[in-house]
This record gives sequence, structure tokens and C-alpha cells, in this order.
Amino acid sequence: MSSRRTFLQNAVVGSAAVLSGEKIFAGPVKTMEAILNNPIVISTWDFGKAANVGAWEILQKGGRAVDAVEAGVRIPEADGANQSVGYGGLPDRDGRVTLDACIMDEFYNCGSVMCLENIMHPISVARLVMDKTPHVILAGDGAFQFALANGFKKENLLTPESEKAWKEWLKTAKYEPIKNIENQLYDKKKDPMPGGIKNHDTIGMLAIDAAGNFGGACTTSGMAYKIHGRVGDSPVIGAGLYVDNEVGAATATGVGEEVIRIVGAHLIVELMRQGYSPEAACKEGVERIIKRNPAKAKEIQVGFLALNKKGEFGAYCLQKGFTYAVRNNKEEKMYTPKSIY
Ligand code: SD4
Repeated sequence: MSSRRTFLQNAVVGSAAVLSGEKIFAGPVKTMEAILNNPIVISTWDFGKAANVGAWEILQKGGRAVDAVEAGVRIPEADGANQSVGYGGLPDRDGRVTLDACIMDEFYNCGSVMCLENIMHPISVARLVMDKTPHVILAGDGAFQFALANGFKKENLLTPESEKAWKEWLKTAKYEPIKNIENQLYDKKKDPMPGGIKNHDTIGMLAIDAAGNFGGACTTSGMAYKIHGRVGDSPVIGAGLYVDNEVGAATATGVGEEVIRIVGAHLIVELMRQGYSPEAACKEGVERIIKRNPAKAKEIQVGFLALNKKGEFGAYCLQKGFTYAVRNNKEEKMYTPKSIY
């Protein structure tokens, strides 16, 4: 029998999980035949399309979803032209680029880094936290030292463009996140809708591999000009990202404080467990945000994206402008989800 067939057969019958410390490492788990050999990757915003290409390379070869999402989100992390993730991200109000990221696999294993500076690929540091430590989260200097000890290089992530934008911002120094480009700065007077600027922000990526298993990743430079030390929803397991291999996965983008308050991604996965479609679960998530503070919800963006065990996907957002990218055996496509406003 070919190794691929053996692999798929193992996926159907399941294979024994090995308990190492408190983390579980194992081969593919038992899954539904319907989704076998039907990999899919979905991710937030326009730049999700390029990121999906990296993930798809792994998924189409039968690779694991968690490896695919790590590889996928490394693409925007390394893109200096993108001012909302990784290298080139806009700094905090003190001019420091601080990054948040997390990753989760099909066994509830998860890793996260918060407020990490000078490391280009926070997602890969989060992956190492997951794989090589007894912990889930490392923050600040501890995360940085851990990265250095594991072979990551110290790099300056503040590009001349982002430094210029920060210096411009310092002239008024008002913290006013802008819908759909919360991590960026643009001239509201010249461009009242962010037409000239691509709508990218945090990247959240969800995938199912050929064996039917999930992986998810989320990485961002967070809100531009935040107070130094501020951490958003993106590296908070359950808020910016959650993966439950029995049910599905969800991720969030937008104003992280609002997403943390409702533990957004976990809420959406639990709603899918109760039978909500991915889109209906995401809609319920944004409605919770409105319920808490309707006036505030009108002024901000939050978008949720979800994928269920059958490979069905959906999203919902507060404001127009959110997009997401899908790649599977049938299509490579951008979607514009429904919005409340
Ligand atoms: C944060 N959720 O740091 C991120 C930022 C974001 O669209 O996604 N902006 O709160």
C-alpha cells in the first residue's frame, strides 16, 4: 500500500496519542471520511491570499494543518511593506514594534508570544513555546530571550516607512484606531474611506489538512500607537484564535479589547458545537459586541472568521471592509462577508 494511502487509512482508524509531559503529540486522530483529502485554508484580509499560497504548498502534499498555518502566516510576517504584521509593523506610542502571535493544533496544544520585540517570526517562536516548553505563553523579554536561545536572530523591525508614520503620528499623538486598518495610519481628510490603502490588519489563518485535522495561527503587530506593553486579542487563546478538532476553528480581527471581553474565537467554536453554521456563529459574536456597547460598536471594526468540521466556512463583521481569502481543491478566492452596519 502506498505511504499516502497508509497515512489516510491511519487517519480514519485513528492512531495512539503519546503523552509527553502535559502535551499530547500524536499522529492523525479519528476523523470523518467526508473531509478526508479535502484540505482547505482560509485567512483574514486581502493579504490572506498570498499567505494561503504558503499554507497550500504544505496542505496539498498531505502535510499537517499546524505546519501549513505556521508557514502561511510567515509570509506577511516577513513582508516589510505590510504595516500590520511582523517586520514593518507600526510601532507603539514609544516607537517600539511589539508583536503578538499564537498557534494551536488538533490536540489543544497551543503556544503564544506576547509583546515580543526584534524577532521577525513571532509565530515560529509561539510554535516552539508549544512544542518545546511546558508552558503556553511567553511574554516580553522572556519571550525574546527564549527566541534568541532557540536560534532566532535579533532584528530591527521598524522600517523607515513605519518610523516616518510614527513621527507623523507624534505630532498629534491621538490614539484613534481606524476601521479596517486599525494597525495603520492614513490621512482621514484625504481619504475618508481607506480606498487607497489595502485593508490588511491582523492575519488569522485556519486550516484543515488531508487527514481532516485542524490548525490555526494568528499574528499581528497589534494596534498602532498603543501603550507600550499593550497586548490584544490575537495571542490570547480563545479570544483571537481557537481550534477544537471535534468542532472547528475561529479567529478574529479588529479592536482586540472588544474581542477579549467576549472571548470571541472560543465563543464561535462553542456556537458551532451547538449547531450554528460558521457564518451564523460569527454573526452572533459580533452581536455580542454590539449588545455590550452599541454606541462603541458603531465606531469600530471587529471581524470573525470560522471553519467547521465539514470544511464549511463563514465570516461576519461589524463594518464593511473586511475580506477573507479561501484556498482549497476547488477555488482560490476572496470573499466579502456580510456586515452589521
Ligand atoms: C489587536 N486584533 O491587536 C488586533 C488588531 C487587529 O484589525 O486585528 N486589527 O487588537
